[in-house]
Amino acid sequence: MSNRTFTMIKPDGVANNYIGPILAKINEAGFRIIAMKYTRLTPDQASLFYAVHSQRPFYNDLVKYMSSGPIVAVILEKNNAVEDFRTLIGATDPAKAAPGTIRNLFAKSIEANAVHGSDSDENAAAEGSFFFSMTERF
Ligand code: 3AN
Repeated sequence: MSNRTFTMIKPDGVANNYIGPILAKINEAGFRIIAMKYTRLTPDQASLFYAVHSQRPFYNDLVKYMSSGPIVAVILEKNNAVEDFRTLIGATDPAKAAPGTIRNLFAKSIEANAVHGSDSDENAAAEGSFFFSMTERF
């Protein structure tokens, strides 16, 4: 069990002015921000980040969507971070996300679903390293 996870506020979350409300929910749930960056992915970077999904039918649309506007990349710390953060964000499809979860509150569709959350300790470490070097972490 690791105490760190990685999240992105996706282009819809940024475009809808939900950076503040989403970060507030994350802090209220007991996560501490270790590193944070407002940036935009190129299509090549989005392809690399989502390479694990390259065989899925929605991959091309996902890459296009994730490079369509700015995002906020964040490394978070809390006991049991990966699992607790997945609970906090809710199901991938916001229509199925539990009441009060971030996707229930802020997401519009299965693609534009407000936030990303790492699904394992290994992916959390890899995804954090994709955006941040050691010297950018606290
Ligand atoms: P999660 O983000 O909940 O871990 P994944 O890893 O299965 O979900 O999917 C990664 C991303 O791909 C999702 N956040 C979502 O933006 C997109 N996605 C997943 N399933 C679909 C789908 N059926 N149609 C369109 N986009 C999808």
